[in-house]
Amino acid sequence: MSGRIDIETIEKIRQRIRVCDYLSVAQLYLKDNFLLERPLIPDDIKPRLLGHWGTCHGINVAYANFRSYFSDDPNFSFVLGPGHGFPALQANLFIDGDLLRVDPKATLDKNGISYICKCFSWPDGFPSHASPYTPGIITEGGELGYALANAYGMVMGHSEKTIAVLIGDGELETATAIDSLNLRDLLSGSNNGRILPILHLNGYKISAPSIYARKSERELNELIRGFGFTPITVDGDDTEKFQLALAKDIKNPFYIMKTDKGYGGPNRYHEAHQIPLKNPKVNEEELRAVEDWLKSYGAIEILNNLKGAAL
Ligand SMILES: Cc1ncc(C[n+]2csc(CCOP(=O)(O)OP(=O)(O)O)c2C)c(N)n1
Repeated sequence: MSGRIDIETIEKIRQRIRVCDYLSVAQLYLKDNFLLERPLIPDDIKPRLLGHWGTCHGINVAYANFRSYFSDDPNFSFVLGPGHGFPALQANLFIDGDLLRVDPKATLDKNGISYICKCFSWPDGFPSHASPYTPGIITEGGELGYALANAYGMVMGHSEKTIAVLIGDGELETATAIDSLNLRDLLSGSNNGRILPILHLNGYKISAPSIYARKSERELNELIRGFGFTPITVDGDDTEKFQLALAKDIKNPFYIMKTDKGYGGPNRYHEAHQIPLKNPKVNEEELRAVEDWLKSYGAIEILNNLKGAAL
């Protein structure tokens, strides 16, 4: 079950995050030239930009860290609340080969990369949110709030299972999500598996400040303790400390993962929720900014060398 905390592992996690961030941005913007084999031109950009960037980096960070730490545990699962961050979920399902198992076009090569990017938010392609077509999805991805309740249901009677559940800080404002924290009292018996909630504290709910991000650290920690969990705050972008936090032997941990909404993109916080640069098809400056943004991940060489094998 326990992960390794060595330089190679940390570097692999960081690399995976960069690749998934790249694929998230490429899905949102590109209809051609997915690996930037030539400078971007307006015709490479989708005519209608429809999707959510702001939450994607945090999803990629949580997915990579937990997946790595629990890589030896066949009974580990990751449940995602904010289904609007579908480009990130799709990127992870793609590079792990999970999508290929249900969709023969999602091959781990240039063709597969082109397929998932072009078809995201595209007529007759993939929807902008997680959907029943997505492997492992059990509720439609556009409605926030059910992730914890679903996960508690999944571990009932399955003591072998461990499930990490990513909940948005805006999502935790839904009655369903906050009340689901009470399920710990009902389902913490030895017959049932383990739930590891992760609050994605990126500060914003759409473009307004989230309530939980505006509470003091002490107030938030006390709230979490009141539900019977032990709060552990982690900086999403400090991979080493993240892995060390996962290795701590803590009863009923509740991870508070901090990231800046839209981290890595051209703007952050309230401006980053959906599409940060809205007119790259007609605005040359924005087109170059999308290109620089994509290049900043240093992911193209890694993606060019996928050659059929998952990362
Ligand atoms: C039940 C429900 N209420 C409202 C919405 C509309 N909505 C879509 S995204 C979003 C913000 C979610 O904030 P958060 O969970 O913090 O995600 P992030 O900021 O990381 O995108 C809201 C309110 C929804 N999808 N479902």
